[in-house]
Amino acid sequence: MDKFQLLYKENFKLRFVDRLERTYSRGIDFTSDVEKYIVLGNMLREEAMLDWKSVKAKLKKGSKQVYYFSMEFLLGRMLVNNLINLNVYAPINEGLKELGIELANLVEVEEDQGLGNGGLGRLAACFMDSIASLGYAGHGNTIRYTYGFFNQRFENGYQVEYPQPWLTDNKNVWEVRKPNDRVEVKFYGKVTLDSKLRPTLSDYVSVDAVAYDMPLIGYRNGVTNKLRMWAAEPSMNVKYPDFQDYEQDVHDISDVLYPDDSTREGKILRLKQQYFFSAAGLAYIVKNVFKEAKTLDTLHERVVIQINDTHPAILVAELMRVLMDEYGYTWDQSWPIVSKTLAYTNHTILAEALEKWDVEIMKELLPRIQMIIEEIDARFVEGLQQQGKSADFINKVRIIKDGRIHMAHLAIVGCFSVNGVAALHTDILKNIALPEFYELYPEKFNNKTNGVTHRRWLLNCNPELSGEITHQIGDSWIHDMKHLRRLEQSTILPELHKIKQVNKDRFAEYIKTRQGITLNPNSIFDVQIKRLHAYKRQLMNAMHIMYVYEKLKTDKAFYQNFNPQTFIFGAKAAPSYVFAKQVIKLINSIATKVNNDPATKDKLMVVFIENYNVSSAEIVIPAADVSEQISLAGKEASGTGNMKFQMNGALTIGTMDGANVEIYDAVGEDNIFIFGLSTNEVVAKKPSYDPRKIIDSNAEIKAIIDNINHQYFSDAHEGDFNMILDELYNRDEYMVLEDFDGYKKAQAKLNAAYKDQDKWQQMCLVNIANSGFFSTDRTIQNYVDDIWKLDLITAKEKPLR
Ligand code: 26Q
Repeated sequence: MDKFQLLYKENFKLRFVDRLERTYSRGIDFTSDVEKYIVLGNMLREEAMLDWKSVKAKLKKGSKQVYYFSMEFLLGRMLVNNLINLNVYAPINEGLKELGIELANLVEVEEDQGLGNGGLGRLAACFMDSIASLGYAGHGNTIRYTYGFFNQRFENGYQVEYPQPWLTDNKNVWEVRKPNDRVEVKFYGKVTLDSKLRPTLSDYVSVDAVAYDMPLIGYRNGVTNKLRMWAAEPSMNVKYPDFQDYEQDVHDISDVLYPDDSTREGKILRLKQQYFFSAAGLAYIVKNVFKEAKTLDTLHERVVIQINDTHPAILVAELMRVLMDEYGYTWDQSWPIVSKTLAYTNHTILAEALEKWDVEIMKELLPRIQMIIEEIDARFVEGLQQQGKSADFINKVRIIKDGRIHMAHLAIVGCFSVNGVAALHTDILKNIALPEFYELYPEKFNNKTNGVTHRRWLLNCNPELSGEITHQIGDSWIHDMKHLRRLEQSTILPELHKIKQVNKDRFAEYIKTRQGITLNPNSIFDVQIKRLHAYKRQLMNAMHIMYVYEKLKTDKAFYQNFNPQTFIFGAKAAPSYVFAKQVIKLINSIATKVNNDPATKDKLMVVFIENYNVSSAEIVIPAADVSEQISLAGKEASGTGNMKFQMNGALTIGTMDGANVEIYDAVGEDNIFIFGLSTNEVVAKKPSYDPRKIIDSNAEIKAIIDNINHQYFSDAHEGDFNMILDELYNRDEYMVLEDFDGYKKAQAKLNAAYKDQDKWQQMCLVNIANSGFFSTDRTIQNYVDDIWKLDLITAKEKPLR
């Protein structure tokens, strides 16, 4: 610590004790960890908000800002991150120690901010860190869900969902309620023309969106941006026949992420959520720009709105509505403003995830928006006809088709930029998924390969490795990840094994306390953590474990040669996704069987991390030897877990899918275990693919499938795996059986390779040293240069603290 930090520490202790005692009218020894956490958090938030004020002051008049609209923001815990980014970790850690307080205990108080399910939400969180850390003005916009994505428990191996009430006991110390930042959002009603022939909505039901802001703190540069979260509250001026029903309906809007949408009510609620946070966020932006610029003609010079997947794509119509109905612009004046302000990121080509809304629902809930979408569609189609496009072509691209609104089409037509999230994914968008749109708008399509913030996913979560890296090459890599390349010329290699061991021991300890399972920390830690989805093929991993288990029991030579391996899973299945839940049950049943078999226990263990979330990811990723990235080629848009593993020195076993392709390019074929069909092979083989042919001709696969049977497991019941079996026999949509042999061989190769630890660690080193490309600092700079065109708020500076 330098002398400023020593001063800060002394001053902090005084302020902390004083505030704690005044807040709770008790001596410090009589306050709980929760109370200490709350006071510390409040102090840090206030400090960060001062930075926010100074950022606002530094923003040149009219400088451009980006707003990132996303249904999910999966931030995880913020305490350590904020301490480090504010550059006060050391003095506060020491200061607390001198007061007899362990920072680690306060860290545990914080609930994970789980407003997301997976990669899409975590990407949004990583982006916000890099935007602030690079010194750009950029803010998040989302819903302040009362409940995060559910808490997962395993009961007899089955997933059971419990609510995640992350806001109770005032524990979200990072947010500030802004009661005056309130937007009226209107639903239902009918559209009539007013005296000036302007469309107006009457008999609507309004809901108030109330803002809560959270600081997003840049890495030691004095920049703080904001995550704006909207909560739904009953409107002041509503007349509603049954007020209780109304109140309930309102609260439902910001109650929970991804409510069940299998019913019509559920679908309406989901659309309400999307419109709610889109309209509220936009109203606030537009109001501010108009206040400053006195016009919206130049909206796109001051703001750019990035639409994270189609969930906020309704913005295309909403911005048209605002410009025309509220600011008096004509259609022809509005359209260019809209299509210079909005940019769209696609995260999937899976048909079931491409959103389509029933016209009938849109008409009822958002009648004016429906009119505008119809007009956009009509003009788009007319333009295509004038260009002489065929009826078939037009039918493929039009926005409204068969009574449904294709939100991706609306987004592509209305935005100036359409980007994929990895090179392969963008190629697939252009050439396979959306070739007609690519033909129409080649200039809109661009690639922005995802990244992860290396500050959370290396610096903070792996202090042993990041400390050693800094020891070897200095700390400039924290600002520029490309500098990690210097590691290849350093003397870090002999340290890597020790560092990995410390992290594996820590994870083993974690699992021991939480789930009572004793792991062998000398075994290979082989990890697959991601949303549970058929295309990600957790099932293939499970089937391979079943194969290894039988082989260990029946083949002496195999047993002898097999390096002990622990297969670790973490995943939540969407509550209504029955197949995915069956896979969870299967893996848990395998774990029970395998972990309790004395004949194989020393060689093979299986653990499923319960309630997998950002915080458990931060513990398991540094501990991983092997990173499982085994989706069917063409299906994983990018993946970001793959990058986190790479920078923490795990080797990838994977298909040529998503960003795996770019990891392969970065590390070279000798430093990664690739198997399976390529995208082109999938496209060629899929039409005539028949899984039964494989089952009938491959006795080994047949034997595994026969064991996916409740009688094989002590704790399973009839029907537990019926969807899995039906899928494997009758469709095998994601070609698990086709790729199984390749996977098995790649697994055998890596198991053998682990024996040569010198070589293995050398491979890990190549992975770490070449992971710089996968920092979101690079991704964000690409967005800024090609799409957002932002100015730096401030020269990079380190404030004195
Ligand atoms: C759609 C319709 C109805 C209900 C829900 C949804 C829905 C919800 C969430 C569709 C998709 C999602 C989430 C998608 C997601 O997390 N995608 C991941 O995004 C990452 C960041 O770009 C990529 O790295 C992953 O490859 C991609 O799967």
